[in-house]
Amino acid sequence: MKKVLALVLAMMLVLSVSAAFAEKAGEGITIGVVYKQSGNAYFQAGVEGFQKAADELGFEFMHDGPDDGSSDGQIRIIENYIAQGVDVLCISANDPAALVDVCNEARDAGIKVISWDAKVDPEGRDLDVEPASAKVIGVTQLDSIVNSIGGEGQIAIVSAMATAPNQNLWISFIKEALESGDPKYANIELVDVVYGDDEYTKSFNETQALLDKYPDLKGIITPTTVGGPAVSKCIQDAGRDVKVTGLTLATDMKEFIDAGIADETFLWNPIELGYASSYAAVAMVKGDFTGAVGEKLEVPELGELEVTESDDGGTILFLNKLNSFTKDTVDAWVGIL
Ligand code: RAM
Repeated sequence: MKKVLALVLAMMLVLSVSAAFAEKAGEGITIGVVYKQSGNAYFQAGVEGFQKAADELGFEFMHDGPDDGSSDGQIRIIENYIAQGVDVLCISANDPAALVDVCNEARDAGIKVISWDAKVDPEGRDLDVEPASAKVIGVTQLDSIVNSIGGEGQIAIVSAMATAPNQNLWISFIKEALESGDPKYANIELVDVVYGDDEYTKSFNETQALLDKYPDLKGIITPTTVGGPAVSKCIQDAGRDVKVTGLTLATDMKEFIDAGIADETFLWNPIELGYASSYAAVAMVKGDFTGAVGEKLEVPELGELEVTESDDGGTILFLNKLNSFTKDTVDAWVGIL
């Protein structure tokens, strides 16, 4: 009996030692993560997703974004990553065209380029990873504000940077829906689109200017997590009866949802976006996945994601998950997003 026990223990030891030395899929791979700007909680959540995948897959990663949300700052970060010999870049672009040359410099050096959250133009990327279709994200926010203001009145948009590819695409689908002739939008007038540059103070001040300029304004869509609390606080301080919707972190918006300034806001899970992008990045470096239309990528917890053709002619991978935050649901997300 003792001998059997000793044998079992010895086998268990061998198994655990070999497990410890078993190579993880991402070992030896370095990912350079670039986001729109530093200090944005949305991207901090995205980085959590990269970290979670790094723990599972064993890759190394660096992450950075410019303080000022500029493309020049992003170009400098990318050049630094190229010099450091990363294997793959995951970039949320401040301007889709401005990064094409530096991304192609990276690709010439054998580095794969994935954009995540906000696209690099197709000429400069191997794949784009996005939370959901831009049309769904845009029209969901429009329908929400239309409901909140009772189907009629003036609305405005407080966006991020004027060059932001993701916000600009969502806004183009909002405008397309408004011009579609659909009777549910017949009494809705989009009076202005302004840019808070994903800075709290600028978003607040731009909202104040809108409130001053449009005394009959009924609703604001803010498709940026930085805009959500800034726009809502401005409306609250001004005591105006203007409703807000947009793409927000639940933690930032709880007080404004509870106060009735926003009935409903939305967001996917940025942790999952970083996590899925990591799995795509590792598979691409290993040559298991090229990002071509029809290819499938298995991501733990998220299942099998399929590459499709993007509106811009490049290729895209969607998570297809949009959460809604209301008085009833927001508490479950506070502290997570
Ligand atoms: C901000 C950024 C980001 C966008 C979210 C919704 O954090 O602009 O790119 O996806 O909002």
